Parts: sequence; structure tokens; C-alpha cells
Amino acid sequence: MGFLWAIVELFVVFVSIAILVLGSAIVFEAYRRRHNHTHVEAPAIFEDPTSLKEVPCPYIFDPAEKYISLIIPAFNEEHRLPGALDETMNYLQQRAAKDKSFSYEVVIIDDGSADGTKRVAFDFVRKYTVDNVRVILLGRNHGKGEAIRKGMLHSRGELLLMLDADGATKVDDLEKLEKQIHAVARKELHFGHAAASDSSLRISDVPVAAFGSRAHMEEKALATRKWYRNFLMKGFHVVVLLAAGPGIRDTQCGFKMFTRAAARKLFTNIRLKRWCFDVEVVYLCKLFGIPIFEISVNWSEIPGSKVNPLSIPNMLWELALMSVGYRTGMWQICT
Ligand SMILES: Nc1nc2c(ncn2[C@@H]2O[C@H](COP(=O)(O)OP(=O)(O)O)[C@@H](O)[C@H]2O)c(=O)[nH]1
Ligand SMILES: [Mg+2]
Repeated sequence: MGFLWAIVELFVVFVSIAILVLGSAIVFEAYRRRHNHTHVEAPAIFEDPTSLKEVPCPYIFDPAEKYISLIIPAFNEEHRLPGALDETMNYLQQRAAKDKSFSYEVVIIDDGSADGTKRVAFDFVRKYTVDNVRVILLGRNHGKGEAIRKGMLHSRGELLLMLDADGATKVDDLEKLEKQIHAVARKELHFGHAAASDSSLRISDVPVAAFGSRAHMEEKALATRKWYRNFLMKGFHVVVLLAAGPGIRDTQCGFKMFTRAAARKLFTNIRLKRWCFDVEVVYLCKLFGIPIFEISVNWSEIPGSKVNPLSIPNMLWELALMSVGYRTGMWQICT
């Protein structure tokens, strides 16, 4: 009898393990399909909606052709994008009118929106020409990180600024980040070893990152934000600390500027495709020794956020992936 029980027990344990393994495999496969970690490698095509001609697509390793690129990820933003973009274009035009050496482009990445985002974005291309406003269509939804990666890799600026489609930060705050980058680059170009031998070096050649930061608004934000955003924020600080180390108070602000040299290193390596790509940016900056400057910017909480409690598992998954990927050497870095 005892022997029979032992067989039954063994059988139950075996079946449980099999169910567990099978269940995990099914969940993992479903997850893999949903959050497929392959990048969009098809070349970004810029279509001129007026002439319907395809415009050659630049690459981050090409020399800069503009002073600044503004990279805007957009997912279902038909309502929030027009206002933010009007404000942005006004600012850029006014600045270009005052300073003839100021040239710019805006690159909007439509990340598989199901609403009229593409139409809205192409209206701006028509209004401002394809030299000033460009649209990359990712086809299906990949995530904010992937949209920004694609935009960074195909833009032409010496300085590259990522900013949200909802205009949460006032666009002229970019001058604060720009000033900081100029100060660092100037120092580096004057005193750096490379500059001594090559006088043709430009600001875009010095790898620097400037992060907009909302750390100064944290108390007020905690009082006004939804509970899960506060929970996310607090918990996130701890997880980020574990994943990317200390030093940056606000990794998640959607307003960050990079020099072309920094963007080359960072966005040819970045792997995370959704909300935690910013943490990977911090990790990679540390790895490459790219200095990060955190600069306080204005931030308004704009209604219509796409971050919700369902984003939490994805965030944790991305951070776990990143920690394991880099620490085990499975994620190789190209320099
Ligand atoms: N490409 C892409 N961008 C997204 C996605 N979800 C949100 N965004 C963009 O990320 C930016 C910030 O989004 P938002 O929902 O306002 O986030 P919050 O400000 O952190 O609450 C906006 O430009 C959104 O269009 C997405 O799935 N893909
Ligand atoms: Mg927002």
C-alpha cells in the first residue's frame, strides 16, 4: 500500500511540475509575442506628402545636417499632438528667424496609432515641408522606447531632443539642457585630448546627455497624482536603483537631450522597447562614461496618460531582462 502511495505521490509531483513548466512556457510565449523584442529594422522612409516622393533616410552615423532634431513618439495622439506641435513649431520658427545659424527638424514617430495621429502628423509635414517635419510610421505598436530609438537613429541634428507628444514640458526649456551641453562640450573641446589634435571637432562629437528632471516637483506631484502613479514612482526608484545604480533622481522624464556622439553609442545598443528604456539609457551612459546632467524643467500633468497599472508588470519584466541581459553578457554592447 505504502509503495502504491509513493507512486501516486510521484505521479502527482510529476504532473504538477509538467503543468508548471508548460504553463510558464505558454505564458512566456504569449508574452514574447505580445512584447516581441526584435527591433524594427526596416529603413525609415520619409514620404513627402506634397510630391509623394520618398525622401532619403539619414542615419545617425552620417554627419549632422541640422543643429537640432526634436524626436516625438506618438501613440494615439490625434488630440494631444496638434496643440503641442503648434507650440513647438512656433518656438522653432521664431528662433530660426532670430538666429540664421539655427536649423531644426521635428521627427514624429507614429507607433501604430489606431486614431488619426498619422493624418495630424502629415498635416504638419504639408504645412512646414518635409525638410522641417518628418514622420516615421512603425506600422504596429512597439512602444515608446522603440519609437525613440528609431527616431534617434534617423535624425539629422547635432543635438537630439526627445519630448512627449502632449507638451508636458514647455518646449523652450530645451534651452536649459542645451546650455548645459554647450558648457560641457566647450570645456571638453578646449581642454580634451582629442581637440588638441583636431580643430574641426564640433559639439556633436562630444558625448553628453542632459536629462530634464521633475525631481524638484516630487512633493507636489505626490499630492496630485493618482495612487498607482505614486506607488509606481516610489517602487520604481528602488527597482531602478537596483537595475541601473544610483545617481539620477528622475530617470523617466520624457524630455532628454543627447549630442549626436552620445546618441550613436546609446541608440545603436538600446534594447528595451517600452517604458523602461530610459533606465537602460542611464545604464548605457554609465557603461560608456557619457556624463548625464539632470536639469530641472517645468512639467504639467496632461490628461490622457497611457501609463496605467497594467504597465507595471511590463516595467518589472523589462528591468529584470535588462539586469540579467547585461550582467550575464547575453546582451552584447557594440562600441
Ligand atoms: N511610441 C509610443 N509612444 C507612446 C506609447 N505610449 C505612450 N507613448 C508616448 O509617450 C509619450 C508620453 O506618454 P504619456 O502617456 O503622456 O505618459 P506620461 O506623461 O508618462 O503619463 C507621448 O508622446 C506618448 O504618445 C507607445 O506605446 N508607443
Ligand atoms: Mg504625459
